[in-house]
This record gives sequence, structure tokens and C-alpha cells, in this order.
Amino acid sequence: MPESEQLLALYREMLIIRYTEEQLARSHQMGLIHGACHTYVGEEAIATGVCAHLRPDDAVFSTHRGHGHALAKGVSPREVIAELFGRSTGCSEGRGGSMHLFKPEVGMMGTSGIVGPCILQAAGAGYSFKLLKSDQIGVAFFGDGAVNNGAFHEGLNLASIWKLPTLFVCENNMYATEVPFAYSAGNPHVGNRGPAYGMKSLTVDGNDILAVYEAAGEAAQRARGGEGPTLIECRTYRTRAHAEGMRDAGYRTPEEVEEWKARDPITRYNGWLLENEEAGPETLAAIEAEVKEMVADAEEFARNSPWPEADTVSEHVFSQR
Ligand SMILES: Cc1ncc(C[n+]2csc(CCOP(=O)(O)OP(=O)(O)O)c2C)c(N)n1
Repeated sequence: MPESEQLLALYREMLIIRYTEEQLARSHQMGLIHGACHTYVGEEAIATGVCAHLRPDDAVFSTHRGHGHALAKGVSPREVIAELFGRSTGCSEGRGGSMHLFKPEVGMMGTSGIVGPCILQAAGAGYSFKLLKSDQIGVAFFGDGAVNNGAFHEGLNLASIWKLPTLFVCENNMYATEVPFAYSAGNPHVGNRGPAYGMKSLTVDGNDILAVYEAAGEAAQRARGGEGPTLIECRTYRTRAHAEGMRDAGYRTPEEVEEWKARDPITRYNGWLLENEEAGPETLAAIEAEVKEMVADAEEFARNSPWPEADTVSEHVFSQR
């Protein structure tokens, strides 16, 4: 069980992700976001619980639904929102948008519009760390839509035979765009695929921050201790449409969405903190107010930030090193 201070830090981090995503959804409706915007609403416990065990020199490789990963890994709401607004103050200087959130200084090695390769990149990072004999770890976040991609097989097998310090975190939200995982997978479980690769595997309730925290802590410790990779399946649900502006009907029922909203990870954790007397309502309300203000400030900062200068267009195209 985390210490009291850490319990509240987890709550705060989930709120940073939630409020940033809700702000981004509003900004998208206002036409401020250029390019796609896939929000992480409903899945906040996963990035929060995993990244709580990571250091800035650990490497995270993410997906198209990656704002939460970037925020939990230490990219600020200002840098994330400004990046989606295409402004020069964004973490990728406004050149990438939602699917190119990079900040190597804190180990955020990129979100990506391509489903699957983050699994191989995280295995590659694990291989580098092993060669360097460091205790850093590589982490891949990916959806259920990635696990029947060849990258999953190749990445997990390689990590297993070379005992790479890598965490493979599957965010199984039951759908890949509008395709139910139960339809596209002969084996509709992810967690039980680990043993097929000779790999430790865990399946957790991805809407339970403490369950994710515990599983990720165990996996991170194994990786740092040279015991190899772990596959973690986190069962969860996205409660907004696949991407902002997309229709959200025909492939799932409103009742199913409501059922999952009732299992909201933040509301649930709020109740747990109160019930277990880890915090009083005033403390939690103060955290909420502080985070709301932080996100409002980030939006204003982003909106007032300059666009990249046109004559810098060819910068950052080739590495100077
Ligand atoms: C290699 C590749 N194939 C297909 C797509 C189109 N695509 C974009 S998002 C998506 C669904 C991904 O589902 P999942 O991995 O479960 O993540 P989720 O959106 O549910 O978080 C697909 C198929 C893509 N971006 N890349």
C-alpha cells in the first residue's frame, strides 16, 4: 500500500489527466485543435498507477491515446495543450500534435498514430538498458487493438528470450475503434498470453488505481532486478467516443457506457480515500480546485502562445549529432 502522501499524489495525477482531457474535448469543439484528439477519459488509473513507479530516465512508448501517458510521465498540461493547439510552446514545439508528444528529458519517448510499434520500441529500450547494465526500464502502453499485430508477438518473444527490463501494459478497453475485442480475437484475453511467451503475466482491474499500482510496482521491481519483462492486462473502458468529433453509436449500447461510467476510476478512488479516512472531503476538494486552476491556466497559456515561425520549418528535420 502506498504511503498517505503517495495516495493523494495518485488522486491528483488522475485529476490532472481527466481535467486536461475534458478541456481538450471542449477545445476540439471550438476548433482549436489541429488533427485528431483521442481522449483517455475513464482510463486514467492505468497511466497514473504505472508511471508512479517510473523515473525520468525510464522510457515510455505510447499510442494514439497518449495524453494521459505524457502527463503521468511528467509532461505538463501547458506543454500538452499547447502541442495540440500547434503552438511553439508545446512539448514538440507545435509540430506534432496529439500523436507526437515527445519529451525525452522526462522519458516520454512519444505518442504515435501507428498501432503496435511502441511494443517493439519498448523492447528496444529494454535491450539498450540491458547492454548499458543500468537499472532503467522500458514501458509500452498499447490497446487491445495492438495485440493481434505482429509487433506484439515479436516484441514479447524477444523480451522474453533476452529477459529485457520491459513492461508491456495493455489497456484493454474492449474495442478497437468500433470493433469489439471479443470479435477480433480468437483468445479474447490478453493476460493469459504471457505464459505462451514464457513471461510473467498479470491481469488487473484497470479502473482500480491501487490494483494497477500494485501490479506495476511488482513488474517494475522484477524488471530493475534483472528478472525480465512482465505483461500486464488492465481491463478498462473509454467513456468518450473513439476520437473527438466521431459518432459514438451503433457498436456499443448507451447502457453499457453508463454501466462503465458508474465504475469511473476517479469517483471510485475518491470514495475509497474517504471511506478509509486517508483524506477528508475538504482535502480532496482542495486538490480538485488546484488542478482545475492548473488546467485553466494551461489552456490560457496555450491559446496565447505563438505559432512556430515559418522560417523554422526545416529545423529538427535531421539530427545534428
Ligand atoms: C498499424 C495501424 N493499423 C490501423 C490503424 C487505424 N487505427 C487507429 S486507432 C485504431 C484502433 C486501436 O484500438 P486499440 O489499440 O484497442 O486502442 P484504443 O483506441 O481502444 O485505445 C486503429 C485500428 C493504425 N492507426 N495503425
